[in-house]
Amino acid sequence: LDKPVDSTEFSQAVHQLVSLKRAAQPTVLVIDDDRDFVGQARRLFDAHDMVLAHLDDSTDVLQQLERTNPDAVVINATMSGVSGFDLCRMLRTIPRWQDLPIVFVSDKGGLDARVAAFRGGADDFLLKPVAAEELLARVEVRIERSRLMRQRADRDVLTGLLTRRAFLEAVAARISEVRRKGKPLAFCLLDLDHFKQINDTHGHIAGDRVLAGLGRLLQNRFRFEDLRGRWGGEEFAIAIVNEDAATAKKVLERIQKEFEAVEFEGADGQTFQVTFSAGIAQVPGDGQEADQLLKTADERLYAAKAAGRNQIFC
Ligand code: GH3
Ligand code: MG
Ligand code: MG
Ligand code: MG
Repeated sequence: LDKPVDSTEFSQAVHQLVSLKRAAQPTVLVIDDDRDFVGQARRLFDAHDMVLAHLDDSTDVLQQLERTNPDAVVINATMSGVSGFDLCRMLRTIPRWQDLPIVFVSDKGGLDARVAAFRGGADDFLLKPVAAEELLARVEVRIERSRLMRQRADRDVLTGLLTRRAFLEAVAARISEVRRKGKPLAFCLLDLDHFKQINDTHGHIAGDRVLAGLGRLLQNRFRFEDLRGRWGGEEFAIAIVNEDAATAKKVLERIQKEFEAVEFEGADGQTFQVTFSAGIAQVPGDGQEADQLLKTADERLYAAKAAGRNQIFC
């Protein structure tokens, strides 16, 4: 989207950068009724540019997890009410929290307690009093490693775009954000034309190069905050924030021309070109949730195919 940048857009961009920076600050949820420990942890994380969220016990823990979306949790094994062990075991049954780093802190460090913690899904176990540098080191390395694992798991290997799962997770947040701000969002589905025939004629390896080529193009032609994913085999999804369907159509038309002009080389040494079709749905108007937008975009994609392919419908 290469429009000139005016001053309001510029200040919005700066604002976005600031909130991105804030979003990059790790949040640690501490579940402990030990005020001294919580105070110590708060000073420690504050001093290292991390955000501390706190609960006295496990009541409302699921709501608090949703709200704070922490990068790690520190749980007291021996707090009153539901035991830290049971809480940890419960969290590990929920897919969203299965790879969340969980560090136990405890007054009692007997073998039974440590085994119960690790069996319950804990990643680490520290005996109180906890040395501040050690708590920081253990929490930070686990956050860093889980971020790296996340990044790898969220990317499709061939195209470098988001996986379908990662795209769906992120698009829900983008949709609620634009709705809150009263801005539009364009949800696009792309599908390569006659791709089966491309593979049959020029070979699968050449087909893979086409997919990777379109992936690279989509990677480079949008704003950072726009989502680009590989939806399935030769299908791609794009969520363009703050733009309506008509603008998205113009953007995709430019990409369509650019992509269509690329000459790929087949296994037989022959060169060939590829086109795609697309359907676009928008917020507001076509739905409030990702699945409604998807359904509408898919219907329009189908219509674009039926109308002869290499077309974009919105
Ligand atoms: P249409 O224009 O109607 O979309 O026709 P099409 O041939 O593109 O659609 P169809 O659904 O019949 O075929 C999709 C093809 O995409 C079949 C499949 O082999 C190919 N494909 C899916 N994933 C990959 C992949 O990762 N690599 C390669 N090379 N081909 C893939
Ligand atoms: Mg298809
Ligand atoms: Mg196709
Ligand atoms: Mg098909």
